Amino acid sequence: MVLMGLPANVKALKSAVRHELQQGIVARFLRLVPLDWSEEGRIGLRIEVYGCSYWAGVINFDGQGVISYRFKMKKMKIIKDVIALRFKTSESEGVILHGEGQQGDYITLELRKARLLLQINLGSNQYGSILGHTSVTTGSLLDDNHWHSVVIERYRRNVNFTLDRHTQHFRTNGEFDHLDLDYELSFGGMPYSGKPVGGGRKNFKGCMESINYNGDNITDLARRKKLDTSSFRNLSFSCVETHTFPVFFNATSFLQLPGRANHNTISVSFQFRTWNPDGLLLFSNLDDGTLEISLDDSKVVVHINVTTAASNNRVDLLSGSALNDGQWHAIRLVAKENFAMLTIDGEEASAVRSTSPLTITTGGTYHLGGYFLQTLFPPSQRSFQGCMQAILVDDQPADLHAVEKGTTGAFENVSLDMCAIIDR
Ligand SMILES: [Ca+2]
Repeated sequence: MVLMGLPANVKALKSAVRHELQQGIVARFLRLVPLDWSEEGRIGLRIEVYGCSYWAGVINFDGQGVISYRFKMKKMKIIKDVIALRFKTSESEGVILHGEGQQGDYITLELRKARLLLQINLGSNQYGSILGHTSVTTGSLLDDNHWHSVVIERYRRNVNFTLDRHTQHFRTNGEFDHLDLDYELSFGGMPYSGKPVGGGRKNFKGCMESINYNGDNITDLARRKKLDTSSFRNLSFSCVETHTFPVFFNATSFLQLPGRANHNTISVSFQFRTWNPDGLLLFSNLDDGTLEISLDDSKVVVHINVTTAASNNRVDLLSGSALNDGQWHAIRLVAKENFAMLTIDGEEASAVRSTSPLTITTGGTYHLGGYFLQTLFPPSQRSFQGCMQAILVDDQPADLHAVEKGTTGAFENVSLDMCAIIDR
């Protein structure tokens, strides 16, 4: 982000005022905010922007493809490394780069729980008295679909590990100075073997830009077909936008979405991320009762209450644990005639079912993250602080663009199309 004030003309007929930026900027969009208008005459603004063509060197990783950078010599004995790249992803896990040697050295940079993990080993001895394994973590919430830059500079055992201009300095464990790698370094995943990735490590899915390895421009080499990219199904040199449209809630927010009324099935799903152990996720008045999904002591709790003249039926479901870890978690609830099921993060093991007697008639309006204060039967929790995305109510994806334009639903104090939760 660049902020600067540039004085302009005071009179429309004067010649152009020219400003040259002291430092070049790379930007897709420029936002101009006029701060002042001429006191004489009418207001107006004319601007011309000049620049140079710029090839960003972006590669879209589809979660399958891995770039293989083969060394000219089969074995490499490296005393100094400079590795730099930028990445952007909405996935919390994925291998960004990996190299290893037969004598046990390795370097792996990966996303784990939306943090960046660098593991490096310059060598251990065969007796186990020297252990070179070194592991350093930096950043958090890096699955935010914004660009982040990483630089790893190593000279012997001294490493500067920089994420978004915050540098951590550390020394690798052990007594060895050289990184001994064999054959290749792979970007976007473990070396491609045609088999599913071993060790449970996921490939990187998202975009990388300006990958630089010890003076070689990897993105440019890949574009010029100098590197093996045969594992890609579609190799694309532009970033495929994945628009998630998150919604941010503070303590006073709510989002109201329309669903289907007078229906015998409730089917809702969404993803959330938060640091708070408690909060109201979703609330709906049924035709003759209430539905409430909340976080309670960092677990998901569902209460369905149906009261008719003949009976009073209640279903309570509870699943998950430690869900306030700042990571995205997915919730799915299906409830219909004498059956209700809650699933967390799509895992079979998390599914809890109820077969209590139940007859549902949907009310057609869903409140997320909070509710109107004048609600007749208010839920037990007041509000939720965090983000939600991928919201489906009654099996229909919520049209948040329409909500933003005011043509459907309602909201108060939410931030649309951004997740403003911050690092902890
Ligand atoms: Ca070594």
